[in-house]
Amino acid sequence: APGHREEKVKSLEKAGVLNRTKTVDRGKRLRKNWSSSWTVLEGGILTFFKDSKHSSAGALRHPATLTTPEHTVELRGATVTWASKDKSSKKNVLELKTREGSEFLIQHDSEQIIVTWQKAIVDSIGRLGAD
Ligand code: I3S
Repeated sequence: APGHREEKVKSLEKAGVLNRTKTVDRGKRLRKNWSSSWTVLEGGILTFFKDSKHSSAGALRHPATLTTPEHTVELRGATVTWASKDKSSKKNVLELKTREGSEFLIQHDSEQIIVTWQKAIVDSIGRLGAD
């Protein structure tokens, strides 16, 4: 039904290619390993796919056809801030901290693109609430 289709389109908040690395896994510090990743923000979940090979306009319309996610991040109770200089020498780096105590750095060379992601993630967290 058209109504159902509209709901699906709305739930996909953002998708694109970002550089990312996980730095902490539930409190345990990890060695940084940056990689480029097809990234999808949908329904309060941020999903990083293994690589960006499968990114395409078609994939945007068919998220289920993408490869297995490498990380699925539940945004409820998460925080996103601009990373301090000691976290990375890269520019335009966001730090995402999850409620379970994991941390990710997210980066794009384009300030405009990263700002758009920052707003989308903040909005998504805001819609979910803290509890
Ligand atoms: O915080 P660090 O250790 O300076 O992070 C760098 C390392 O992860 C490095 O890998 P090796 O540990 O294999 O040298 C990466 O290549 C760098 O990109 C990391 O630093 P930046 O500042 O780019 O996040």
